[in-house]
Formats: sequence, C-alpha cells, structure tokens
Amino acid sequence: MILKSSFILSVAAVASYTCQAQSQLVVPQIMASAINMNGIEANFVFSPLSNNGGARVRVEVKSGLSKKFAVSPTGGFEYHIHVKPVGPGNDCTAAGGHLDPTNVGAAKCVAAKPDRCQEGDLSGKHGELKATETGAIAPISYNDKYIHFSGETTTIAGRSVVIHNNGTRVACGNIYPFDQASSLPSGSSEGASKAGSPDGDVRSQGSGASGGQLVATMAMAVAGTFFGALMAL
Ligand SMILES: [Cu+2]
Repeated sequence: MILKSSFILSVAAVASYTCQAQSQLVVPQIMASAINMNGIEANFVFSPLSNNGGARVRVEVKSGLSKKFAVSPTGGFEYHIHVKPVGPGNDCTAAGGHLDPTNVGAAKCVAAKPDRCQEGDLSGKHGELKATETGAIAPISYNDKYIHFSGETTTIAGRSVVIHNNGTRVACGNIYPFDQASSLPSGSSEGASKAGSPDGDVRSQGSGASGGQLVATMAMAVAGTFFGALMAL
C-alpha cells in the first residue's frame, strides 16, 4: 500500500514538474507544419533546444512517399524550409526559395559540413526521406542547431515546408506556432494549408485525417521531446 501510494505521488510530482517546465521553457516557441495534399500526409514539429539554440526536429510521414512514386535514383525525397508561405490552392511554387539567411546559395550541402548548408536545407543536413513500400515513414528525430525561432531573416515562423520528388515540388504546408496549429479547425485541408484553397486538395478530402489526430500526434512528439530533454539533464 505504502509502496503504491508513494509511486503515485512520484508520478504526480514528475507530471507537475513536467507541466511547469514545459510551460516555462518549451511550449511557447514550438512550431509545426502539417502537410496533407496529393495523397502525402506528413507532420513536422520543431521544438526549441534549451541550451545552445537550434531545434529538435521530428518528422513523421503517414502516407504518400512510396518507392513506386519516388523518381530519384537514391529512392529519397528532399525537403526544405522555404522562405514564403504556401500560395492559394496549395501552390508550392509560391513558397519561394530555401530559407538561407546567410546566403550560402546553391552550393552542395553535405551532412558532414552542416555549417555550409542553408538553414532550410533539412534533407541536405539530415538526409532525404527514404521511400518505403507503403509510403509511410516511421517518425525520425534529430537536432539541428542552425534552426532559429526568432529574427526577421532567420526565423522559421511564417514560412513553409516543401517536399520534393527529385526536384519537383510535390507537397507543402505552412509553419505555424504549435499552439496555433493545435487549435486549427478539425477539417484537415484547412488545417494543413490555411493559405490554400480546399479545392486544390482533392485527394485529402474525405481521407479521414482529422485535426484531432494531428494534435494528438504533435502532443506525443512534444512529450517525447520533453522527456528526452529531461533524461539529458
Ligand atoms: Cu525545397
């Protein structure tokens, strides 16, 4: 009995500490992007790293990036943070070029030298999204110390994530503050592309993916990130 109640107390203490620390350090700045177009459904969560800046990035692809679809000989899909938001009708071209505040330019970005990569070149720094048989890719997470949550030219806020198939832009979604993204209406096409027209999102209509699902996924991602950080303390 004593053992059981002390266990419950410990859990309660951890939970209370978690909520407190989360609200003070992590939650206000978390950014997220939910892509849902052309049969491609993917979530990106950018959580600030507390110590030396940068972000913990979590990527989950639920559908659409299959081996059958992949054009590149590498069997991978590139993805980047682009400077502008997505245009009306899920227009990924309107997203403009890569986020590149230090003007690195188009020089080849290699994972071994991330300081020579564009801030927005996520697949250059961390590897392409590897196509699978089903098109779903299990969640991956990594740290990226070059990502910024502030600064007019450097922040990822208000920009977009674009997925490419051997260069061609095949899906995109805007980057929102996490708390804003989680309070978006439950219609997934609205949530995924606020600036776009739902008409441009034919295959996602009736796909059954709800805003609630996204919120749950993101909440799990955030919790995972936080507990990872706790363990590193
Ligand atoms: Cu791109």
